[in-house]
Amino acid sequence: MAAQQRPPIIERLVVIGLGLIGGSFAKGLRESGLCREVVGVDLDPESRRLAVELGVVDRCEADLAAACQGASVIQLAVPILAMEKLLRELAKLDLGDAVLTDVGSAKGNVVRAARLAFDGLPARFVPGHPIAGSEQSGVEASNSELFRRHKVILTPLERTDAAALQLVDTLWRALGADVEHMAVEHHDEVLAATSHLPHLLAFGLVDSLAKRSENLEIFRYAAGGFRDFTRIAGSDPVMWHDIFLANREAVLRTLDTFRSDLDALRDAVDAGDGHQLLGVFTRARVAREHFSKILARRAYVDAMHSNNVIFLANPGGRLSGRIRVPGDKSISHRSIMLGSLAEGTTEVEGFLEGEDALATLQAFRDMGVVIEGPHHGRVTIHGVGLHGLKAPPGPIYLGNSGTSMRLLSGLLAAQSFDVTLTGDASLSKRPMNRVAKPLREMGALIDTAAEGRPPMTIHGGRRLGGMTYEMPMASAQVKSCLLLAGLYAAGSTTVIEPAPTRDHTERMLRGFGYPVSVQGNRATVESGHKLIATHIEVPADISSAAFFLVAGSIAEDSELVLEHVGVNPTRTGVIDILRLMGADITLENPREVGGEPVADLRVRSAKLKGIDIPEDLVPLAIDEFPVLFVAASVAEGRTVLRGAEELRVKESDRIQVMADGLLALGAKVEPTPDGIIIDGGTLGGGDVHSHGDHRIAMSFSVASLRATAPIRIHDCANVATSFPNFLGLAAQVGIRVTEEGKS
Ligand code: SPQ
Repeated sequence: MAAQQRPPIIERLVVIGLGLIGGSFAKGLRESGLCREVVGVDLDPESRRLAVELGVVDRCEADLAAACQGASVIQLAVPILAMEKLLRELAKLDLGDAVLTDVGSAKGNVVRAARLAFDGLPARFVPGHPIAGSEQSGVEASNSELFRRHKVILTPLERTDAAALQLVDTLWRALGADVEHMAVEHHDEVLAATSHLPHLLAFGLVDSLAKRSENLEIFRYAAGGFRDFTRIAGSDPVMWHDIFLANREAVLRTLDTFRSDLDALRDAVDAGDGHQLLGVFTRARVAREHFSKILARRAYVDAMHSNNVIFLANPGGRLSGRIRVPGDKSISHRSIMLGSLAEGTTEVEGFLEGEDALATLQAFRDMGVVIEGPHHGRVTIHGVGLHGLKAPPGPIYLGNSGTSMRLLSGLLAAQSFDVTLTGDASLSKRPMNRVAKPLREMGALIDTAAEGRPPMTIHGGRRLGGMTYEMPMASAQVKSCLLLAGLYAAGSTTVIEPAPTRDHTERMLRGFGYPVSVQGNRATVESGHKLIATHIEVPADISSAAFFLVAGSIAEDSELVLEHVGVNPTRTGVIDILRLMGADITLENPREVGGEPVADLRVRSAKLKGIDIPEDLVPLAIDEFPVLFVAASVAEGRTVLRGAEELRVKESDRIQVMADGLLALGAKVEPTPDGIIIDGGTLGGGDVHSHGDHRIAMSFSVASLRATAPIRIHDCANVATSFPNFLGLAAQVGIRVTEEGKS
């Protein structure tokens, strides 16, 4: 397909070397119309003839000087080891203002050669490297689409002329390439690891097997794995010979590192160390998946940086059906933490495969714990004991997850190694002094960024002492953080809470055989005990079920059953508040699963009325307020919330962000410093912003059930942090919300 014609921005493009890359560059730009003339140069007369015949260039020259006369841009697309000679020849010519650029796969040697040839690097030289290719070669394979959606790395130097860089950047972008700029050394290191090393291994493996006397046997039985792994050994040997010589130093560095890793694997096989092997293989598999997602441009844990995902929620709808929402986020986090610190193998079922819980899982893998899965909610954790964690290879990235950061800070405060905990833009704004301060009182050494924000660096080798801490706010994360630190602190650690908060940590510690004493609002642990692996069944998350409890209540003629929901009394504030508002919710089939109460929840449409929300229910429904505000905005009368200033320091300022969105939909809302006043009425449609907060995005999806026009909800990628299949389940029960641009 010919590129869209545009007005010329340069007079003459000269491409030296009409192979696949040079030919494709020439052809694509010729079709784009950006160059008034495209001239080709090649030593081979047949290539020159074909280049004109196939429309790759306007004309060809055998003579370099003739071709370069009046050139605006000269692209050097010859094999990398021929670059040096070509640059020497070019240096003898009068190139005027021409911009020089190249396509060599290693940049250090090209830059060195240019510096020598020109006696100092020309300012209008822009080194480049398109990461694209094909099994075909030669000018006849020229393809103007070859670079579309492929990376092109430009490696400008300090002296590089900004206008020249901009021009080369523009030309590659016109071919549909994703252009990135990088330092020369960085480029060569990255390419040595990601491209050159794998080619060396593929060539080396095939050659090694082919040399053996039984080679026919080996190749006859070679399965798909061998074919996949060695596909690239079919690449052009001369080109690769050139690349290894050109990028010698960087290749040697990466090869040496790999050799020592390979030796470690050999030792593990020799020693029958299955644990080590499983560790390497599970980590590799996860890394591979992560990498595939990056290639497919899908979010992994860093959803905040992904494109603006917009939910389009169409008005109205009646709800029906039975669904099971995903596993409880708080319990999923804790299952990984305690399972990792336990002795023996813990099996988890119903694990939430959302990005937050996966961030915790990855953190423990980074600290040497072998974790299999998750696969359909099943996770197998090979615990390392309370003192078995290892220093992670670098900072631990926790994405959007406040729970991960706060709980981890407690249990990391007493390890022997230093760790830095980082997160995405939202997590980087959340207050960490609430955990850093009491941990320091226990003897921890912790650095934070200004005002106690992440990143947190937790120094190892500290001896912690137990203490009694009266929490200034009702926070399960602070309580859990200190109890986890208490597992390592001399003596006993007691946390006193001003109001009841979720007690999953206390329950699960007991499930792992660790004694916890709870007396009224005091929870105490003592060090010196151990955690014994167990089986954990994670119930469905009441915080996720809450969206459907409100949806089923406010939609007309609706009845919905939510199966197997965790109804721990420290989490059921949402049911109590909705019932006070007149909701029809019943608990069926109550049972206990692994120390946590569970029930099926039936919700039917009801006429809701506004209420003064009792303050003692606030910590018991802390995550459900965004959707409760939606319920209040369509209820009859006024709803008042007080004592909920904690909502301002969640993934977003949930009071302000919900107030802004509801106001945009025409609701009567007044935010207050510690809550909100909502006068129920009707909701219109419009654009609202979730500010990357999963619970805000899902709440406005529910609001559509009573809206009179469509609601467009911006910035919804983070729904995947807590509720990966929200849109699927919403559609299944009758909420008309989809991702914009997808059916
Ligand atoms: O993990 P994160 O980002 O803090 O998640 C939230 C949520 O809405 O999913 C809070 F924004 O849940 C917290 C909850 O608000 C999870 C949690 C826990 O698992 O211990 C406790 C609560 O936080 P806090 O600050 O009240 O202790």
